[in-house]
Amino acid sequence: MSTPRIDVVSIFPEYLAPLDLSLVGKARTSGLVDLRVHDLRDVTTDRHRSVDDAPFGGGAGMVMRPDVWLRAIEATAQHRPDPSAEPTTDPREVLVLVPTPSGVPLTQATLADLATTLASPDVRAVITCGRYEGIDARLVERLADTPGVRAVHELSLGDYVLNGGEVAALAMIEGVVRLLPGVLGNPESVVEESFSQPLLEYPVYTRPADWDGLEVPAVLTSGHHGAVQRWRRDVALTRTARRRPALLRELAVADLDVRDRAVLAEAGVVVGRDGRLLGPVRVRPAAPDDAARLADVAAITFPLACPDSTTLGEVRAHVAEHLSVASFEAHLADPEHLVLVLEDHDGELLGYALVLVGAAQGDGAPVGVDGQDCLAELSKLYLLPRARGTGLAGTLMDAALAAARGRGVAAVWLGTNAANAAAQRRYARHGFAVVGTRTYVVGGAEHSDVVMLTRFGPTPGGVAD
Ligand code: JD8
Repeated sequence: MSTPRIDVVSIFPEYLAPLDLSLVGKARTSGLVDLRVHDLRDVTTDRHRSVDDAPFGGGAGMVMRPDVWLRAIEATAQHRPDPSAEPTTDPREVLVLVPTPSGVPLTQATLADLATTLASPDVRAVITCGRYEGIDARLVERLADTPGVRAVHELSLGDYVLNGGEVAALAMIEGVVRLLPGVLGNPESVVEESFSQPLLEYPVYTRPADWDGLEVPAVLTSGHHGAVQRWRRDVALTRTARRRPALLRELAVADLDVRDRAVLAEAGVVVGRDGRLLGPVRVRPAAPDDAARLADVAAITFPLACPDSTTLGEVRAHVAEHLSVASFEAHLADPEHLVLVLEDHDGELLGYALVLVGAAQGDGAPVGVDGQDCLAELSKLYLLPRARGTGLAGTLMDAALAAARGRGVAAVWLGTNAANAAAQRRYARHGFAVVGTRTYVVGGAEHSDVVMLTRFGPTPGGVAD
């Protein structure tokens, strides 16, 4: 059974000295991994031992030569840790790992795949640590059709620029070696680690239980194993929602129990109608460059809210006239038009609301309600289908009403299709009551709306607006 083997080539081999330490160092001395570090200059043939040259196309810095690198990679096959030993050739195919800022992001899944591959008897890895401006791109091209090369992976440690590939090599090697058979005392611990499931680590504590007035969370000294497990999961869920919401997308919603969903909801994360997690969401005033995305959301959501009797032509006419990019640019340019957007953690628009203040209100404003100028119209409130049924409409409504209230209006009214009882029930839950009717025209076709109104109570400090 061959030992998993990783060769690292660099012009700064001493940079890899930390691999003699700690867990990796022990794995090496106990023969659980065969790690070899090589100096790229050892395969140079000129007296300057040069490994780089000026970049074609100009620009700063130097580029590493492909020919020297290919020689170095191929030389690893004949490498003898003990030069006095018989010349041998390692028959295994080579997986070439090229750290580069333009590589595929390195993840726990990448490391797990590498560990599985290297634990198999027929593949070994070579990591090429570049420096300067990088390695001539033809090396990767040539390696792709070089016999004995299983694959070439260009990998990045992260979206920041380092001066060379050595740091990435250290991370790859530590990350892979700890997953190799026999290296970790308790392989179980790997299972519950971060990124083996898409949640961040829970916080850890040790003695003293009270450190300078800072106490360890009581549940951790309760001896109640189940409560400890629950607490750790709650904190991991909340931390992940706050710090790395994108990770939640990998969570299997089916695996979330009621408590999980409650903890996530607390952090603004809900299960969308498409079964995928949404959020943390936020509601913010729309910005001028939101016009196009608002028009996209409007073109999707308005037709879905129209009565079945509405023809496609009428809908198209209405969208073209009232929900175009230009329409939203006009709304966004008018200080009497409050446009709010509901967006997901990654900035994707999930919905929007439009509140018309003062004279901007449309037809059908209820008359005789404390006079026109302290009214506002909730003209539009729409959510994309996958955000509906999640409670986010309420989040957007609350924000829209708060925005109107912030403009000193005493009451907000809206018009909604008389036949849409579900919508009227939803508005009623936000304090709206039917006060009248109006005719609403969509693409020339008249529709009957009910007009609903909600009145703000006296603001704290006692005076009505
Ligand atoms: C390999 C040369 C330096 C990079 C000009 C600065 C990985 N996440 C990462 N950030 N940076 C690297 C990395 C940087 C490297 C080399 C990896 C070889 N450099 C270059 C391009 C701009 N200098 C990396 N993995």
